[in-house]
Amino acid sequence: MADVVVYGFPVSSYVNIIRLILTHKNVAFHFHDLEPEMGSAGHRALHPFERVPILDHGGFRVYETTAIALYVDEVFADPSLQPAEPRLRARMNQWISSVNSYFYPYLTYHLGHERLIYPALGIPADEKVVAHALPRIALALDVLERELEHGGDHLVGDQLTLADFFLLPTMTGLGLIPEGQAMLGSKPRIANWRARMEALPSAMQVRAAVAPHFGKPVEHARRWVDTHRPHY
Ligand SMILES: N[C@@H](CCC(=O)N[C@@H](CS)C(=O)NCC(=O)O)C(=O)O
Repeated sequence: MADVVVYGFPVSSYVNIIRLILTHKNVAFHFHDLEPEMGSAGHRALHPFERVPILDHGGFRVYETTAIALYVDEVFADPSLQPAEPRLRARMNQWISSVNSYFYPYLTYHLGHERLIYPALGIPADEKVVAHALPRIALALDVLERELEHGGDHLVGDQLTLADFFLLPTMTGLGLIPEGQAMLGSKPRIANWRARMEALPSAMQVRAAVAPHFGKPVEHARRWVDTHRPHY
């Protein structure tokens, strides 16, 4: 058994944030595909809210992506993915919170589920959910484009931080959806940022592991129609 285990299902954006960070830090880990066990008693023993990812480091278990990312960055020091300067660290945390609050819910939970996850299961998209998400995604992309205009190569100036890895899987997912491609077409700075991020060896390694799962049914997501889907 590896010293570090990441539990999750392969196409999960949050799981892939952690895979990216560990890979970038050259930390060897075992990926435990939890898909067949999602929602089981075994899953609840790992995560009482039945989400992923969960990290196990030598018997120490922690869930919630932000907690895992900060732990990994502190325990596996090189390269550090947090700025030393407090104001820059505040910016990084502002971005992480923005991904959690304003990007992931609309790009992934709304649009991604309706356009990618449900169709792969033969479940028709709910266009009301899509219509609710699109203006909110447009706003998020406008903010991102504007911030990149004033900064450097990354979300926090020129330093690659945890924030870039938080955003990447959500943006990769958006790029798989026609509406997303159309919106991204008018955002050159986001395109440059994505190209830089996707060219990182760590990003290429994780993408190679995840890409075969794109478009495949995520079986446990059938339940989301009743448990997760918003009603507008
Ligand atoms: N607040 C959690 C959110 C994690 C989350 O929502 N993960 C999704 C996958 S990206 C999940 O577990 N979905 C499974 C489900 O809801 O059944 C975190 O930061 O880790």
